[in-house]
Amino acid sequence: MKFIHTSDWHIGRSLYGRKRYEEYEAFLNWLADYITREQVEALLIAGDIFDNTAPSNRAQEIYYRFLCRIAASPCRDVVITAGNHDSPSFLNAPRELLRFLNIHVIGSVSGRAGDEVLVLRNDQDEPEMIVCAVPYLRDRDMRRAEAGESREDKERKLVEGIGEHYRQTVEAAERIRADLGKPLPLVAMGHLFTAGGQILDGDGVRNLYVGSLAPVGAQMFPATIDYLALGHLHQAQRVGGAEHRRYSGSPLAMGFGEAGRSKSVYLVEVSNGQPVVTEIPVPCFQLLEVVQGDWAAISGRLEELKARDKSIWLEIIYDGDEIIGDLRQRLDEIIAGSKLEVLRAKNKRMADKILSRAQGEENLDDLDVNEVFQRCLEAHQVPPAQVGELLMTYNEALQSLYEGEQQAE
Ligand SMILES: [Mn+2]
Repeated sequence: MKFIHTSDWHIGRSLYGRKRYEEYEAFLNWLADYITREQVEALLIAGDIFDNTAPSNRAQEIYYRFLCRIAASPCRDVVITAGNHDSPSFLNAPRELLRFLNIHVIGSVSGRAGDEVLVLRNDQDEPEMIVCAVPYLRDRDMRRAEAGESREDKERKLVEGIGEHYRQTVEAAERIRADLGKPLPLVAMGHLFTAGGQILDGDGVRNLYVGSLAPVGAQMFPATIDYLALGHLHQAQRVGGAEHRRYSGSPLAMGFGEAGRSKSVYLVEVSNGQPVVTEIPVPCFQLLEVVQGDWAAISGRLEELKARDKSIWLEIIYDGDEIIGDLRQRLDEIIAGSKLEVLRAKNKRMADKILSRAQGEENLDDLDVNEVFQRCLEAHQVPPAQVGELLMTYNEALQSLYEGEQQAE
């Protein structure tokens, strides 16, 4: 049995206002070609299918067109679980229809552990693999909050709830496996942050929970899981060094922090023994580069890149001593008529000089939501002692905004 483990597609994502639909189409075409050529039998997507809870029509079209192609390929089953960026109800809406194509969607937990357990069957309709398709477990799915609880109590309860959910789901899977009377491989999925996980600055991983919640310890996953297919972290990695517990990482670079890094999906072959994992590199469909330095370094590098005659998206960070007030204009002159595009130009020197006031070259597009709040705290000269509490409250507000849509239903 051969399957692909991938996650964190974030279809619909843009980079500093630049839409990336062509990249998504290219990636999904590549993936469908690969699956067809290598006769891959199942595809597991461990969350963050879309970048936001209300994907654009174009993002949806890309998703459904891909699913149609896969339904007509040798791949028998697709398992899709929701991540923290997805709307569970949006993913779930077409699930009855998609089930006819052997596309299994688990957008949210139902409360019955067995509901997330899928038995995948081969062409002879014999059971071949069991999948515990656990979606991102939201705070309110897990926790029975009580009045007067400390933050530490809440966090501890959440982590315990997640562990308990995995234990019950895997137990349900083991019962099904025992009933079937075959030593079927057991695969579990998840979308969470495990202890020791690696993130990079600028790789777009959004905090899962408010506060300083200790990530979930890897030891809470039941040992009977033959392969653990995780999503959420955007760098491909093993969990605690284990060969059969992995994050596939995002297939596209999510931000300039990942410029030049190789991206991949995993091909996993399971039989009765240990799963064999092969990292399959995803071609780079859009070059990204960060160019940092003084003006001589930046202009020199841009001339080199221009000569390559390739489409390259750039982040420019000017940190020279000389004060340059017209950085954008100078950059535009150099790249005029080339295939280079400057998506972001940061004038560090200028920003330092004028203490990050709005008169700088900095504008809202250059900042993420946390940076905007930081600027706000600085502008109001909030005493350091109050910063921690304000950040926490701000994060709570953000979290309920991200997940608020579900509450409204
Ligand atoms: Mn993600």
